[in-house]
Formats: sequence, structure tokens, C-alpha cells
Amino acid sequence: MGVFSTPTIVNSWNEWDPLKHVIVGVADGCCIPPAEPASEPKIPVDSDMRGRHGPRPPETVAHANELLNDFVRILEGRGIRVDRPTPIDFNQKISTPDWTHGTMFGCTPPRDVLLTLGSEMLEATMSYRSRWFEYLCYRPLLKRYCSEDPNMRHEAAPKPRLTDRSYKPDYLSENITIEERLDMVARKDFVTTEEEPLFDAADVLRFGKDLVVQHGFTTNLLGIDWLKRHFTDHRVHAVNFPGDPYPIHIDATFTPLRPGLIINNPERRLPDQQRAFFHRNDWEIVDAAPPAHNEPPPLCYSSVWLSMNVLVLDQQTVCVEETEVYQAEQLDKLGFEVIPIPFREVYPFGGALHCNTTDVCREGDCQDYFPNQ
Ligand code: DAV
Repeated sequence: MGVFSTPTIVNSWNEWDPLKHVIVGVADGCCIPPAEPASEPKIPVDSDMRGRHGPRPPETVAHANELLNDFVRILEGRGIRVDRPTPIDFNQKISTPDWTHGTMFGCTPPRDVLLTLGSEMLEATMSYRSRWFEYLCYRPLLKRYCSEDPNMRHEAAPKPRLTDRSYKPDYLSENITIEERLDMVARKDFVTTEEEPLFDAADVLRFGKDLVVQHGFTTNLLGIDWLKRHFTDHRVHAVNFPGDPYPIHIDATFTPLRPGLIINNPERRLPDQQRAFFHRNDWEIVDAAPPAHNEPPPLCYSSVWLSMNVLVLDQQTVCVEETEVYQAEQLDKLGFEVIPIPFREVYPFGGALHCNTTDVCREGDCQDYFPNQ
């Protein structure tokens, strides 16, 4: 697998320059982990996942893998090199000195774990206990990139302890109505505390010199502060989206498509004050088209807004889930060639096309898209 003529160069500064090399997840052995403080508020009370944990049904794993493999072939057909992580046995108990947890999760969404910026690939702290060891699945690739690209920087953010002090004890979904939760989220009252830096890589969007980071359930202010201190040549901007009752990962909420153009989930609008920063730099923020489905597929954590979790291949070309016809139509009108990708049955494994990939290399260098700070 992989296009062998593509040499290993780790280089990616944004979400839209021509994609050359990418990691695509693998569904093998993916589990529904037991409940934990961080995941509890995200799983709706009436979800089919409540009270259920352990390996996902094998036929769903096989189907997800087929769709992932088909997606890989489409990317390779366009000359993009694709690498895959190495799954470990996720259906085993894990522990640290502070806690034990019944199972891990999987390695389908590399975007959540790894943040590529320039020649650096950074392992995020993560914020779920079930995902604490997920980085191990990517170590074989990171080791290889490091040996093949002398400029590659393999970094890891400080592993968090994730004791009960990292989560608010009273944040259980049964006790909180959706209205109360929306009010809490608008006040930036999230499930995670400020005990220690926490971030998932999928809360970070890369705009060259500027990084836009969602403050929410999976990334706290100390996590954003850590990113600021780490990426000293960059400007880090915290954003939040009050309409999202479960703000986990920015990539079904705010999707940059090319310089100057972002689609924003109309149910999770960026507040006016934060919008001003984009507007004074000539960025247009348009409402994303509605999802084609009223509900997510069975056993899925994510919302129907995975419709906007698209993978931009270059400034004219974008991969969209094939049933998301309204999103495809909007992107077509915005001037993109839309590549339809059958992927809905992968959603339960941790997301759509952006989640299930992470950049290794895009053409281009670090540019300043926000001269008016
Ligand atoms: O809308 O449920 C999903 C993002 C997954 N990386 C949502 C967010």
C-alpha cells in the first residue's frame, strides 16, 4: 500500500493546500468504551450506546474497513500517498497509577490524536481515559517518518493524569436538560476542569501562522495555553460555539475550505465578537448546508453535522460523504469539484472524512492569512 515514489516529507500548515500524504484510520478491534466522566455528557440519554460497551459488532467493523479501504484507493488514485496506523488490542483493561478503565477505543480517527504543523507531528494530551494510549497505534509511522525525514519533529504533549479532578462531578447528562446544557455551554461551563492542560488535536484548525482552537469538552484553557507556549511562532486563538450542547472537536462546526472561506454550522454560530477577527481579514463565514439525515447511524457518538466534516484535497477539490447531498451541492456552488465518498457506516467509529485522516504532507509553506490581528 502507498505510493512508493512519494518521499517522506512532513509538512502541512493549513487545511487546504494540495494534499500529498495522509494517514487514514483503521477500524480493527474498535470498542465502545465503558462510561467515563468525559464521555458521559456526550452520549444522549436515549442513545443506543448507553449501558453498552465492548467490541463493536464484527460485521460493522468489516464494513467500516471496506469503506476506509475504498477511500484509500480513491486518494491513491489521485496520487496521494496513504499510510495506516497499527491497531493494538483495544479490548483490554488499561490502567495508570490513578485509574483503571475497562477498554480502549480504537484508531479510526487519527485527526483526534495527531496535530501536524509544519514539520512537526504532535501527539495531543487527549481528554478521555479510553483514548489515553491511542498514540501507540501511530508510533510505528512516527518512528518511520522520523527516520526518513531528517527535519521531522516528533513531539508529545504532557500526558495528563485524568483523575476525577479533571472532570466536574455534577456534569452527568441525566441531571441536566438540553436547555440547561446550552446555557452552561454558552457560559463556557464544560465537563473538563482546569486541573491540567487538556486538548484533542481535532479541536485545532490550522491557518498557517494562526491556529484556531475550540474551547469545549475536550480542550480546556490550560490546553490552549500549552499550545500557545509550544507553538511560539504562531498566534493561537480560542473560539467557542454556544449552540453546541456537546462541544467535542471543531471539525463538524467550523470548516475552512480555502483562504478567505469558512463554512460554519448554523446551529453553532461563532459569536459576533470572535467573527470580527475573520471579517477584518477578509474571511467570509457562510452557513453550512443542512445535513441530509435526521439522525446519526446506530451506535454513533457524533451528530448529524458530520455532513460538514469534509476533507479538502486542494483549493478546488473536496471529498464529501456521498449521501450528504445538500453539503455537496453547496460546495459545488462554491466552485469545488466534489468527490463523493461512501462513508456513513464509518461515522460510528469516530467521525467522517476529516476525522478519519490526518495530514502528513501538503504542498505550500506557512503564510499569514490574518495580517489584521
Ligand atoms: O458534531 O458530533 C463530531 C466531531 C468528531 N471529530 C459532532 C462533532
